[in-house]
Amino acid sequence: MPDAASRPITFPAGFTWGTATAAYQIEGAVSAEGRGPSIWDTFSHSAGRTRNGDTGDIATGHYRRLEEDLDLLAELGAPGYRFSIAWPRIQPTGKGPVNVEGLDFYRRLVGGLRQRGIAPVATLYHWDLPQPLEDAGGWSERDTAERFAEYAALAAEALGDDVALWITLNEPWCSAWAGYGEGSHAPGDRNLGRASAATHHLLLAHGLAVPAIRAASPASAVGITLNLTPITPATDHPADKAAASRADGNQNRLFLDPLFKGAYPEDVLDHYAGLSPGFSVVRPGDLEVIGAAIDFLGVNFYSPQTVVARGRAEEARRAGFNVGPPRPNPIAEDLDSLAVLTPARPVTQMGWEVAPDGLAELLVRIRHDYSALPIYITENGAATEDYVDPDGRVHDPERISYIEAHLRAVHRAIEAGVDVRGYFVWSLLDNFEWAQGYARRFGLVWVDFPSGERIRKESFAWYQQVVARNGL
Ligand code: IFM
Repeated sequence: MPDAASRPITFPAGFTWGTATAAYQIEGAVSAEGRGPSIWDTFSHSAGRTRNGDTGDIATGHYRRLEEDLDLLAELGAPGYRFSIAWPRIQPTGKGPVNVEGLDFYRRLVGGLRQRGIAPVATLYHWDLPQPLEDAGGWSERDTAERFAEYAALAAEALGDDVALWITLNEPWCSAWAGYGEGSHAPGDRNLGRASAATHHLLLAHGLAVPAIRAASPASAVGITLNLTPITPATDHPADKAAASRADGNQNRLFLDPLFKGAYPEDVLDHYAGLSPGFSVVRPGDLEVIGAAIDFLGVNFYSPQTVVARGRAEEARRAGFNVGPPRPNPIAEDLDSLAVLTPARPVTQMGWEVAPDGLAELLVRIRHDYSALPIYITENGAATEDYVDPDGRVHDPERISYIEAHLRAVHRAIEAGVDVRGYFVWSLLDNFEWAQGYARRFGLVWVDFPSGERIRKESFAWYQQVVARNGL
């Protein structure tokens, strides 16, 4: 009898397998065919913002290698592919008429996927805000939400009927809190008042975009992708429990509650009360807009979190947790929470714990506390220490075992009654990992930077088999 970690499992018929990418991380060609600058161009070109000063100027060269990458996807055999549309290619300044040449790239992408029998899953915003909109205040200004809805309508009018799933935003937590609070992402501000206002305007942008997409393309399925994670206290101490609850409020409930319960969580509003502009930007009627009915929820999951109150690092060490050196972090300092590592757990190249049970737990919580909507795992994967062997091959057993363990967790959640409809590996290609530049590799396909040569990793062939068998 095979044990639980190796028994064969089959996913429901019609389960959508896929891989995921994002425009700025793979496309390159940042000035081609009328594309305007985005906040990530500005940020990555600012000294000290990214590892080694890496930028997305060339990235994987996907913009020029579109046909080759479409053929790679066909070879992989997965029935879905998630990509993002670069807003500054469609509207170079963030407003006004469509830049037809930029749009044509996505017409070719979507058409090329359809020709190969692959369902396109399009994300409208994966962090590349047109720079002129940031110059006018960015996501801490309400106007950006209105502009986003216009852009969403233009994209849906042009591509709507061929796109299987529309995702309005990818990980609005990162746009708001990494971008405006922590400063680790573009535009690089460290201002919790702006981060709070950005949270609201991102959610408002999503809520305004949902009907705009449906008006342009009535048969569209529309959803949003959140980066969610279980956050647990390292000990039973009340201070650690309170820290975990605050961190959960910021990371999970701040997004799930307005989307599915029609209100921001009171404890979180209380915590951020007094910030300027903060949540004072919320206007009557906004929560109804944000709660617009959607067709699915996208979930990105990599790792759970364990925390203690910041003054309890010593106690956490004594309880056996690994506590790194203190690093300045305005969000965690404000939340009085400190992330610690559970010693027995392996970590990926990102330093993120591998704990797949966290994914099953998260999915069951969403089903139980928030919604029975279909869920797609729109990202999951691992950065590992890959290298090209002298024989020219890339063996990546840690990535394979990471993905396998997480697929088993997804399957457990399905057995527990969660309606999971699909799973997208992050990522098809090694790519520009934001502030980490090219030093972190998540791909099923190795990319030689900057020549752009692609080498299928062992995980590529392994995932082909998973897709073909619809299981493990
Ligand atoms: O590369 C990112 C992606 O853009 C968003 N989700 C997390 C990935 C890994 O950090």
